[in-house]
Order: sequence, then structure tokens, then C-alpha cells
Amino acid sequence: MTLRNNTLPEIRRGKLKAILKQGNLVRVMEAHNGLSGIIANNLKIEGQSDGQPVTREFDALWESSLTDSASKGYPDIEVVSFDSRLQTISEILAVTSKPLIVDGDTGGDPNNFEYAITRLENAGVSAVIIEDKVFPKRNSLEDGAQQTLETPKIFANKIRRGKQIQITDDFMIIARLESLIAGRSVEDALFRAREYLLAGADGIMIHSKSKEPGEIFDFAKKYRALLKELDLERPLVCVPTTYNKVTEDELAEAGFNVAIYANHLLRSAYRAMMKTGKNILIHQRSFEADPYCAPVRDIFKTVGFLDVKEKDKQDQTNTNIPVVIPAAGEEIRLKDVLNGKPKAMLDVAGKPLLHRQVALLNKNNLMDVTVVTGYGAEHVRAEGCSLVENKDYKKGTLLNSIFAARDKLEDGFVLLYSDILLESHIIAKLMACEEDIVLAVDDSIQYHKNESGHYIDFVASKKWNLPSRRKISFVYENDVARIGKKINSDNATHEFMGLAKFSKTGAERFIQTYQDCVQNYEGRLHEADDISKLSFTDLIQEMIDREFTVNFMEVHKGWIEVHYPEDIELASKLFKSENP
Ligand code: SPV
Ligand code: MG
Repeated sequence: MTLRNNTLPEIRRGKLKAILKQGNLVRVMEAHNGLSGIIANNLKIEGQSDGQPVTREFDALWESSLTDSASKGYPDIEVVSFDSRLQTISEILAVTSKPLIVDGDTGGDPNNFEYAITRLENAGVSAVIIEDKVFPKRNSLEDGAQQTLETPKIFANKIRRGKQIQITDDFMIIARLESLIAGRSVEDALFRAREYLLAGADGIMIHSKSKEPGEIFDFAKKYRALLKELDLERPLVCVPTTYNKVTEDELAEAGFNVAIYANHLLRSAYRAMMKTGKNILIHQRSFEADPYCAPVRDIFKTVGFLDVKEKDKQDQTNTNIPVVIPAAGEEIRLKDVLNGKPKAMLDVAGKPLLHRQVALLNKNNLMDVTVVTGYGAEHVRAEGCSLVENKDYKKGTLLNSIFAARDKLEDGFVLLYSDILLESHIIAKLMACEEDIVLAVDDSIQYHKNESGHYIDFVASKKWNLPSRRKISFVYENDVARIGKKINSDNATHEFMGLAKFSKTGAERFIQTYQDCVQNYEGRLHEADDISKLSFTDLIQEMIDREFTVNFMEVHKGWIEVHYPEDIELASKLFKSENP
């Protein structure tokens, strides 16, 4: 079900009258279920006519008794109950916004008809067309089928009762003349038209199964004269199924206001279904049937599945995405300052570094935070966070700590190293990225390329990255080519900050690649001497080498990391001035 065409009954109901007022021929397409309803509602062609741009679409929908019954596997003989018809009508109304005209068959007896009117008007249907035959009618198009016409007075009374029961002025009851179908004359039809108009009919439909439009053109001419005589304006409807060479312009010229393409979507679907089925039986596979089948994605698009996918993706990126902070390692360089505590609990201007990180994440609606502890685990306190311990933190790398929080990774996650502090907008910007893996990287690398490189994670962009005064950088265009501490720093364009976001797909591939490496590799891989020492950046490089696109989001300063005592001093200074 697509939500794109959502509307309300009171908004839709009056639309048919409004379109009729515009004076052009109203083009109506049949629908027999939700899918055909969406097609009839949304189909639009654009092109040129006489050098002018034109768009063309259907103005309204026809809920046909023939195609509704046939879709359910029944003949069109009023054997499908009104409730079952109403089910189809509701299906169509739920996914469309254009006016709906319902084929009311004979309308049943006047009491039945009153209930039908009430329910149709209530649902937002714009018009019902009832035919002047005796219940249970037979479809009009089959030669030789029994066609019993109703007595005009009885039928006129049914219309009168219907008009009295409807509540709004928007709803239309249109009388359908079956004289020509039953082999009677144009004069018989005209006589009936007069009766029905006088009973209050909002319009007339003249039906014919002739291959030529002569008889309905004749009727149209005389109908105009009748309207003039009665001093009425009432639209004239036709169903050009058999006389299908006649153009819309010719129908309008002849005085018709509405043309209904009454069964064409079902008939074309039927032919394609038959061809498809036969081809599969002949070839014993479906390849040859493919030309008759729409791509599955077209159907997904039509029924709104792609919209759902997009919204899921947005939800995933914006709320409840878990954050994993690997904080298990021991920081040798800060041994004297830490006194057995992990770096995450280091005091920065009166608050542990980890608490500053959590506050920042929470500010960006990231409430599901998991901290992976190891060294000094007993010292870690973080309100509202889950703690997971990596007891083997001495053996592996930060990657092992990430995987200690394995069940937080699967649906996508944010990775934040435990030793960085950053401005809030960087997180917000990262959350808005839709790519599968996005690494936050700093482009001020030119200032410290030559610093001791043993803990800078260099990143080399696939695109040549010229430092320039002004630029715009789109994440989807920014592909990482190489990442690691040991890549040639001359080629490095950025520095990985220790912040990354993984979509569900990105996380799935990250986990798969890790499992494959651990299970099937031995010895060196990228910068790891041994598979047990595989680092986060090694795994990312491996994914890139396996042709998975890893994007980067460019940041220019706005963050710090803590490795040395002087970093703590700087951090404390910066955060003191933030909170005087
Ligand atoms: C229908 O579409 O069900 C109609 C039109 O009533 S016809 O089948 O031509 O009678
Ligand atoms: Mg019908």
C-alpha cells in the first residue's frame, strides 16, 4: 500500500463534480484492486503535441463489476455480494486520490440501493452508475446473453429513493441506459433518459456494444436536445470498449462528458499472465517469460515498498542506532597519570572523558551506548550505558573489543574511539549520512603529516584531494582508497578520527569480512603481522580491497584526541573555557 495518495473521503467525493465543471472530456480508467488502482491513479505520460508540452493522465477511476467479479473468478451476473464489492472499493480508495465512480449494477431493490448509497457516499466515492436492467443482470458485452430491461417507472423510483437518501451534494447517481444492449431503439433510450432525469439522475450513461459509434452519436445529439427541453445540464457518459477506434476528441465533439475505459487493465494483465504461464510450461524455466513480467522492483516502487525502505533507513540512521566505544586498551604513555584507571575515566576539566562523550552522544539522540571495558574495568562508571568486558584485551586489538559488543553491531552502529572529544555538530553531520560505511576524517593532515606516524590512521582518498581555500565535499563522492598507519603519508589526504557510522548493510559486510578473515587467513594481512593482530583499519582496508565502498565525511578540526599528558592539559583547558 502506498501512502503517497492518501486523502480523506470528504476531500475526494466532490472532485468528480469539480472536474466535470471544467468542461473537458473526463477520462476514466478501470481498477479492480489496489495495484490497478494505483496504476490508474498515478500513470502519467509527458510529451509534445503541436510543439507544446503536454502531460496526460486519467481523471478518475471506474470500479467495474466485470473486472471486480472476474478478478475474484466470477462471472459478471451480480453474484459477487455488495460487501465483497465494497472490499475492493475500499482497497482502491485506500491507495488512490482521484475520484472513484462505482459500477452499481442494477442497484438491487430500492431498499438495497439506499444502503449502498449510504455506504458509498460515506466511503468517499464520487458517483454510482446503475443500469436499468432487472436483478440479477447479465454483463452487457456478450452476444446472445439474456438482457431484461426494467420498467422505466420502477427504475426511476429507485433513482428517486437514492437521491433522497444521499447526504452531500457532492455525490452523483448516474442512470445507465441498456436499451441499445437489449436491442431496443435510440428512441427507447431517450424515453428512459427523460424519466430518469426527471427522477433526479445526475447524469446519463448510454451503453452500446456496437463496433461503430453511430448509434451513441445519434443518441448524444438527441440527448442534448432533451436537456435543452428540460432546461437541465447533466453529463453524458460512454464506455467505448467495442467502438474503440473513436477518439476522445470525437467523443467530446459529439457531446460526451465522460469516457470510461472499463476493463482494459484487467484484460491486458490477463493476456500477460497467460503468456507468462505458457512460456514457463513450454521452456520449463522462466527466462523466456521475462519480457511479459515487470521487474519486481517496479512493483515494489508502485506499492510503496521503496518508500518504506527509505524511511527505515532514515529511522535507522537517526534514532536508536547503537554506539560502541571500545575502551579496553591500556595507554602506556599515560601510565603515570592514570593510576590503574582506563583512559576513558581520565578527568577532563572535572569530568571523566567518557562522561563527556556520553553527554555528547545523548545530545544527538544516541542513547544506546555500549562501552567495552578491559584494562581497569572495575573503574568504569557510565550512567545509562551498557558495559561489556573484553577480558582478553591484552591479546588482540581494538577490533576485538568492537566484536566483544557483537550483538550491538548487526543492525548498524556508530563507532567512537574512547580517547577523542569532538564538537557536537560533527556527530549530527555523521548521523545525516546515508552511505553504508562512513568514516569521519580530518582534512588538516597537512599540518601534522610528518609527526611520528605510529598512531595516526592515515586515509588516502580515491579522488585526488587538493587542499584548497574553498570547496564542497559530498560524502557519496568521497571514497576511501587506502587506510592505515603505515601507508605512505605523502599520499594521505586525511586522518581517521576514530568515529564511524555503519548502516545495517555496512555492518553485515563488516562482520562477514571479519569472520572470513579470522576463519580463513593466517599470517600477515595488511598492516597486521598476524591475523590475531588485525586492526579496525586493516579490516576496513580488506573490505575496500573486496570492492566494498567505504566513504568518508570530511571534517576540518573541531576535535582532539588524548594520547600524551599534554593532550590532557589541552583538553582540560578547552573544556574549562567551555564551562566557565
Ligand atoms: C463493467 O465494466 O462492469 C461494465 C461495463 O458494466 S460493461 O462490461 O461494458 O457492461
Ligand atoms: Mg458492470
